[in-house]
Amino acid sequence: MRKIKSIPSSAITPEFIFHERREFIKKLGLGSISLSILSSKSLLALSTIPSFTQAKDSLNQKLTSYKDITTYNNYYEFGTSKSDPYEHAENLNIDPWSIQVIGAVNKPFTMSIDELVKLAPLEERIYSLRCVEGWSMVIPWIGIPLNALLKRASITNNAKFVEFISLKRPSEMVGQKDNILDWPYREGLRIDEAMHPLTILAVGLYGKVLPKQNGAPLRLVVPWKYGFKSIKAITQIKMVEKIPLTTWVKANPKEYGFYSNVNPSVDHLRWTQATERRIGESLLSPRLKTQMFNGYANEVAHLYQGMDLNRNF
Ligand SMILES: Nc1nc2c(c(=O)[nH]1)N[C@H]1C(S)=C(S)[C@@H](COP(=O)(O)O)O[C@H]1N2
Ligand SMILES: [Mo]
Repeated sequence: MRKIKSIPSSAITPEFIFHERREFIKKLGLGSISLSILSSKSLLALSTIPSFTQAKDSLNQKLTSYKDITTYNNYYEFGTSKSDPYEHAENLNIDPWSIQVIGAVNKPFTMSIDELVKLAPLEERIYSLRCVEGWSMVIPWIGIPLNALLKRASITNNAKFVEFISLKRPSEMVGQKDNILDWPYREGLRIDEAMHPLTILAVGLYGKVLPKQNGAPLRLVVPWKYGFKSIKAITQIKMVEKIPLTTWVKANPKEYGFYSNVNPSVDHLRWTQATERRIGESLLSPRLKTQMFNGYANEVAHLYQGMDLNRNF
């Protein structure tokens, strides 16, 4: 049988064409070729993402500019002002990086980012990100559904929640020299929220590999919840039986709840959640009305049927 030796870089194609080619090769009886030949470089060594399917749904809202998305950030590990992450996140060493999936699973494992992005085709998702502080952006993420990773671990029946843990590395994360939060940053979801197809692990935005200030190499995005649920720089994903104690709940349980679903009718103790300021718009332009579940009610409201969302804020 003839062997395929090398494949030119022009072979780095969108995923669907790649699959067609694989079918084609099978038909010719040439056997399958490994993805590693097609993408010889690590994702973390690239600037643009070589292959992903483009978003089908545009949200019909103007995308926030790349500049605003990457210079106006919340990432307290690098400081509390919006410009701190852009100014200091470069110091974080993200290569190599590994993600552990552990806890109540039959098959715990550790994998690299390059292995992770092969679990499912990379997809673009245009989501609105609503921060609990009352501002929002529209961001074209690239990632895979979180459920692709969790299925691979084979969750046991004991698991009820997922805990996400970032990292503590004060020599590289200058904001961790202050104890404003309990490091490492932790977040959590109920299993059904974690398995929901809208919940993704992002590795990129605007077609590029995720900038460090946005949570490289890997961050969660849960579009119907306040932004702080979307934890950056994940190193551990742990299946657990009891509701995990998350960073902001620990810091201030009166003001921040575990669920933190975007909800215009449940105000923050110190400000309204009925409206939001869209970043990039003129300061004179009117605030937008915040939507229930950040506009994703059709997709996710069923997850909370019968729950008192005033109590479970
Ligand atoms: N590890 C970590 N993740 C984090 C935060 C943080 O301080 N540390 N801030 C959260 C908050 S409050 C928001 S609004 C979003 C902001 O994401 P962005 O900077 O990519 O817009 O990240 C969330 N993820
Ligand atoms: Mo936030």
